[in-house]
Amino acid sequence: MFTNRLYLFFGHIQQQFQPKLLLNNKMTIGSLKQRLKLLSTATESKYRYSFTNGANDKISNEQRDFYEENGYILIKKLLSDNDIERYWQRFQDLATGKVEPNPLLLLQRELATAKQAIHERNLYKVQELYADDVLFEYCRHPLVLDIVEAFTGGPNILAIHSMLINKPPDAGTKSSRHPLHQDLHYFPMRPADRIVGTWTAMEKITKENGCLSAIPGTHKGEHLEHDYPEWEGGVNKLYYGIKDMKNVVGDRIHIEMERGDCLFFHPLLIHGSGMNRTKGFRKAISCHFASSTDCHYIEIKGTIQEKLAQEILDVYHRRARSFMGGDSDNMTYKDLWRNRSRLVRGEDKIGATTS
Ligand SMILES: O=C(O)CCC(=O)C(=O)O
Repeated sequence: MFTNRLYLFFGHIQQQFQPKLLLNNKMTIGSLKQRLKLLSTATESKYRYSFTNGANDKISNEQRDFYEENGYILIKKLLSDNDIERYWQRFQDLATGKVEPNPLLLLQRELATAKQAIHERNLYKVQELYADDVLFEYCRHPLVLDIVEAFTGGPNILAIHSMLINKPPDAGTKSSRHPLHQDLHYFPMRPADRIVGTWTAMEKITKENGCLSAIPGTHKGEHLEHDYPEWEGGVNKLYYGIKDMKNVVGDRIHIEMERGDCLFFHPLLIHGSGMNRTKGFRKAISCHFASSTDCHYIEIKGTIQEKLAQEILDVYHRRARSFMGGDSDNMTYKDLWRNRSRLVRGEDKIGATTS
């Protein structure tokens, strides 16, 4: 009797979602459960880029739908002023030399001013935040990770790359622009759909001081060829852009944000940032995450990523030689990403922190 009602109930749902999976009344409860699992996969199938986390869901269906369609979602005021102030103060302390940085922390100073006094004015980027306990709190932040789970597809999460970007006022050369690109071009992990970027405004960020811009929907397209843009005035080292935009469909939008707002975006979403036309520095903190159980490393040799990968490797070989004093030339691109990745939630099967 009970199972008959279940057949009727599931039969009804099934007709709506999956007419080909027909039920018959010889089924056991076990096979019904199996069917139920298939059904939930069937109803989920309109979602390719995101997952539900049942009662613990931190994003709504509307937000999921938006991400599926556009390749990003903006969560207003995700982080508190206290969080942001803590990261801000830490940045100042590192920039001014008040705190001795861990040598693994990558501090990138403006070449033009690097020989002058140590000051936030010449520190435009800090990378490898795992080497700093305070800044890495951002990549471990439960409010961030709860939402990241909706895109990595579960609670096994690696922080694969992190940075704080202190975009300087443009010196008149337009070199403070960040060309349109896809972040996947930097990563030797796949699948792309189980990787997500986060970018949090540390202050009000507008078109004027160089907010992010993006072309919604481009996460559904391919990984495109990148190179240095042929711009007058030049571009920062390793700031690759998409080589040929002529087949890219869609309009660019500007994403203005308030302090504490956080953008979650797919690694194929085409995005960049404009010039900083103000006299102030524009600060944002960012981390990319990947599923530690569903992602694997790929071989970069022979792919469109090889040129950039070699350039990044050269930087790391030089760094490793200078502060480890040893020969690191055998380090591969995969080793580099394994070294910089950190497990921030759950378990690690990609071997980021072990093998
Ligand atoms: O912070 C910025 O200006 C741009 C950051 C960005 O697009 C990136 O690092 O991928």
